[in-house]
Amino acid sequence: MITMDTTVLKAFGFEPADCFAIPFGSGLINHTWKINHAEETFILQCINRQVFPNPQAIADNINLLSQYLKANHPDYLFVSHIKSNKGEDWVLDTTNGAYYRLFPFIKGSHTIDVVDHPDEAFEAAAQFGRFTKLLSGFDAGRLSLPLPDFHNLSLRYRQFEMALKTGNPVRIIQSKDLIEYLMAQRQIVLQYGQITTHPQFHRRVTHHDTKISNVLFDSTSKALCVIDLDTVMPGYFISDVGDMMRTYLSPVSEEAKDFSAIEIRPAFYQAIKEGYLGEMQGELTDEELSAFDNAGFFMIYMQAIRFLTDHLNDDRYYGAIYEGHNFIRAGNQTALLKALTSYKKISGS
Ligand code: GN1
Ligand code: MG
Repeated sequence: MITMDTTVLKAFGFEPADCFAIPFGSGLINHTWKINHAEETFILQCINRQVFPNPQAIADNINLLSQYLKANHPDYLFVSHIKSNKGEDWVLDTTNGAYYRLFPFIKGSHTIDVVDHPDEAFEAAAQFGRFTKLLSGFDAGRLSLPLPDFHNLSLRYRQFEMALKTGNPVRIIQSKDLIEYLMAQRQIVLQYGQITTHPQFHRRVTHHDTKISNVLFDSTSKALCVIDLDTVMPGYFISDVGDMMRTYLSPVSEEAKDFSAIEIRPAFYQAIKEGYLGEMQGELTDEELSAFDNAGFFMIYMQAIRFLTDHLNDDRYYGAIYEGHNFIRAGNQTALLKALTSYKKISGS
């Protein structure tokens, strides 16, 4: 279990005895707490060092974007980290080598894990579209790469192939059907390569983790802003649109074990499209617009192979709450891929 040393709280100016901390959120990578201190509320996060070895790269990006947005779009709600007493972007706990950073808690906000209404999908998609649009004047090449090749599907496929060679042999045998199915779909990797190397496909400031829990909503279900900026890097819009399709189209999340509940909800598809393009239509090239409806395939396929790769590698990246957790997640994403394929055949979209 991840704990926090009182020196971390002190470094951020808190009196540990006056702090009330509770675990918070549903992220898979970092550990998050909500901290109540003297009538004020904060979010404290322990950054996963295995995944993010360079926390300064993330902080530099947030600082750069924050400066740009303050100067050019002062009304935009951008949640930057709060510096420590010494003015550091994050605090190192010398007892365990872990990095911590602090954010303000946005009053009256909440997150959701599953999209229940098309309006929520619209709101979230508009927020992610707006984020990239407002940063269109910012040179994305100035950003650091906290995770180089994060959404490089060819690399993800190579990692999957490597796990088939070096992974847990028992799990490889047990996963035979899923492995074969996903290998048979590898044309998706080629399509992704062709699309993203087209000269009309531009690298923009991309969030790269647009799942619904990364949007803050107010009590009237209006989206306030996007959060979880660790993976903000130059990238392609299909990453953001695709991950929204991956996480907003189905009534159940990637955690669902009953795959029969997985389906594509047309109204939610429409809502993502209207929300995102309402902001981004004028920014995207014709070539990019023509790829919009394929975005979901790339991201769902990528997540299916990432979960399966991790299962074969004994869950070393995502961890597992129960035996076979990442195998179930991979199966869930594969069922979603199949559902999207059938939907596309029927709807022609
Ligand atoms: C991870 O930590 P979290 O939940 O924000 C992952 C995403 C996956 C997601 C799947 C850095 O995001 O890429 O889509 O899990 N982030 C990283 O739920 O690997
Ligand atoms: Mg994330």
